[in-house]
Amino acid sequence: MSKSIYEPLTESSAVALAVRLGIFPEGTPLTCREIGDGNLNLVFRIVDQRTGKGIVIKQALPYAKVVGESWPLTLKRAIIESNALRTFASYVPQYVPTVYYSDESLAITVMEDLSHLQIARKGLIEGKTFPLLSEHIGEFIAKTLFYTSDFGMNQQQKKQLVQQFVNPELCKITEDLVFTDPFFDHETNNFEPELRHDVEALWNDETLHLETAKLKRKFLTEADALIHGDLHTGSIFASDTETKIIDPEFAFYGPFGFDIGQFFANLLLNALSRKEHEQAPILYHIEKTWDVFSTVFSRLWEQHNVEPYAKTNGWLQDILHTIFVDAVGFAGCEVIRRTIGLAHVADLDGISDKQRRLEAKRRALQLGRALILHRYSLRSAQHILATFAQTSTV
Ligand code: SR1
Ligand code: MG
Repeated sequence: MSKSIYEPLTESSAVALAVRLGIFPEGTPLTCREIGDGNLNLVFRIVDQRTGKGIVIKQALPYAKVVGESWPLTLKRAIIESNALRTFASYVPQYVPTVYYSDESLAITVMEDLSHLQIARKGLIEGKTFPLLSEHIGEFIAKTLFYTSDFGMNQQQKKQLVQQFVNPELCKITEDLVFTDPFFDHETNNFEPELRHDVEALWNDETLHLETAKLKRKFLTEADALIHGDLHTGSIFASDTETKIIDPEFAFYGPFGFDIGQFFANLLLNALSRKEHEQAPILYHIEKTWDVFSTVFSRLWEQHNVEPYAKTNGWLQDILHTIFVDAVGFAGCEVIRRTIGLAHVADLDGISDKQRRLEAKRRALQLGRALILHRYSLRSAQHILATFAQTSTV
């Protein structure tokens, strides 16, 4: 078959493609809607009118949708995403959408329709709590990290995977937007003029720069495991009983603590947007995520470790401690970035009362800074909550 030529899909060409691929028989009455609300891609939901059953076609655009055509972006991210979903599915199929088909030239992934679930960020903003969210995310992260690392798989095959998931352009976005731009006076930053004083304090904080530089270096250099790379609450579909992780286009071999840190950060941002008496279920999720992650990771370590040093006294504890400290630091960077950098979160921006919004953002900056600077002295998830409590009371 000849190689397909890339062209952005429209609602009608997406339907034609689904039929051409044999996903629906010709003549099926189909409806299609572009439902993408993320920063980068087109997402088409195509539904068979008779059965109500649907599929999703996700297509990468050759630029960052959130900025426009002036920001070109590799289409290779689509095949990274398909491959990451397939790799994750081999360990935790219950937590990712099934991929039916992918085409690197068209930059598309055809996958399971998850519209019976809700994007977790949206639900959390509406006040939902998704009681199993942290249990599921903790297990997802523990299993994917362990089984793709030098502890859980053949160490030569791991090097092949490291190569397969080299993702320089998407990593550069994170290196810039999460680890660099918000800490300097950079044009990508975006914040209310009333926050300038607080923001300039970050830009002039040499100690903060030093600690952020160390975290950035970890992101640049540590190839521990295949990470999702963008595990915020907008990359998660949820209900009271189910959780599905989507959008791993930023996937690459990165540091163990990064996904946990991003998830923590986005929970903290949601907690900051809530009234104090509504924060408890979100803070519970932070403790539970770490609890499940460390329990599952430790069990896999004891039972399936391929590394001869695995039984050495103290090795697992040392690794878990490093993951925790790094996750706290990464969370701090993400909290700051989502507050004053590019690609904000609706949790904070959606606070309609201006004074409340500014107050929540000031607290976010304070919290982000504290997490980065004090990460070595935080020994448990409860210490994160204590830091949150300190920065969220005036
Ligand atoms: C230009 S892309 C902006 C952000 O959207 C993605 O979801 C990532 O979080 C990225 O940093
Ligand atoms: Mg995304």
